[in-house]
Amino acid sequence: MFPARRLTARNGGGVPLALSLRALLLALAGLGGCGPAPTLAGLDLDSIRLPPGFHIGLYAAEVPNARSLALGERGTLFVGTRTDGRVLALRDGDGDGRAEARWTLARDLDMPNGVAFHAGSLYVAESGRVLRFDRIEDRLDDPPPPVTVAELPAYRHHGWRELAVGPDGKLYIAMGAPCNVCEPDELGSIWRLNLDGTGREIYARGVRNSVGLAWHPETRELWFTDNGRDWLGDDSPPDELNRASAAGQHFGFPYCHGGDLPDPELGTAHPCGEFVPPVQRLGAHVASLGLLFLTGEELPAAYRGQVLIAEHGSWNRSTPVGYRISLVRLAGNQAVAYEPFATGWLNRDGSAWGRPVDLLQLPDGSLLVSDDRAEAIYRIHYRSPRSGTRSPAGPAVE
Ligand SMILES: [Ca+2]
Ligand SMILES: [Ca+2]
Repeated sequence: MFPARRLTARNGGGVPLALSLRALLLALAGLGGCGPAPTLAGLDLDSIRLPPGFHIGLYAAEVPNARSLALGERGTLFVGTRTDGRVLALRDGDGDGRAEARWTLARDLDMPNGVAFHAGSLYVAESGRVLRFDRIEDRLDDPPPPVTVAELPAYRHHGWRELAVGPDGKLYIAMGAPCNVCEPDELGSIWRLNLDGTGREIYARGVRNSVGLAWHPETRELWFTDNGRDWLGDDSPPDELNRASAAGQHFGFPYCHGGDLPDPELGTAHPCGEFVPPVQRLGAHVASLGLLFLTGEELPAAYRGQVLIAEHGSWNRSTPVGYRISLVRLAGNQAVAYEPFATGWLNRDGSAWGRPVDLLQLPDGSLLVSDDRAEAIYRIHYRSPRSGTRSPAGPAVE
């Protein structure tokens, strides 16, 4: 039912034998190590703008419909998809920042957007169930049939799932509202389940469609993005970055948007004061998806503890916005700035060649970004402009 197919055969030395022409061109373009990022038509990494010291490269190309990312304890990157129906595994075994091996772990699933790794197992959220693949990193070549952990209501509208395992060792699943705006009963919420699927509870209510869950590295509170409703104009309502300080809070949907905007149809039922406002109002229609708290000594202090958000990009705004990675700077639990971090996927004519979806930080401090339009996974790393590796024997950098 879930046949595995290994896409890249390898010989004993770990050299890929079966690369597509495009992947081969990308590999050749990357030879030499210190040259510019590989550039092919449609993957113009030179056009991506980043803060000083940050660099972007291609971790993997031809990753169809790449959506959510999760990292195994041995360095395997798991990739969920939405329209493609496959779950992939990638590995950069030689540590050069590019994945040279890949596996298809499952196919023909129903929007397997959510992936999470915990205690050796890969959890995958389809629209209608949560699956678990045990000891997966031992069995990439021959993945086990999955165990069904939980059944979920399956539906199309906002029916792809964000999935994560929290610091409490429980599964968190974002259950999008099956509508643009409606009173969605038990949906429009974030559910929490035990790892075996028992003990289901609604952890957070009033969440229209979250596709990004993360826990603050110090407070261990859940933070999440939420996509605002459509058809209230180009600049309204905002998307949201939210913080759940406890179980059982209500974040406003469908009655109140952005913390202070009553819904024109449903807002009279419950005033905004009843709900938890967002930490940061994000751009209207930017489609805020994956979020990531930056940690680690490899990054400059100005970035540690701050939040990156993948903005997938607008589909119903007269002038497109988003198609970037934004940075929310925090002072404690307060947002003090909302600014661009990585831009360049949006062309001047309003078309976009890429759409960032999810973010993940590797143990070496570098960042992975999935893109379901360019069908790629990027790696962003930081190298101090003063480290000397870019200008040996050059003039002092002031
Ligand atoms: Ca590699
Ligand atoms: Ca809200």
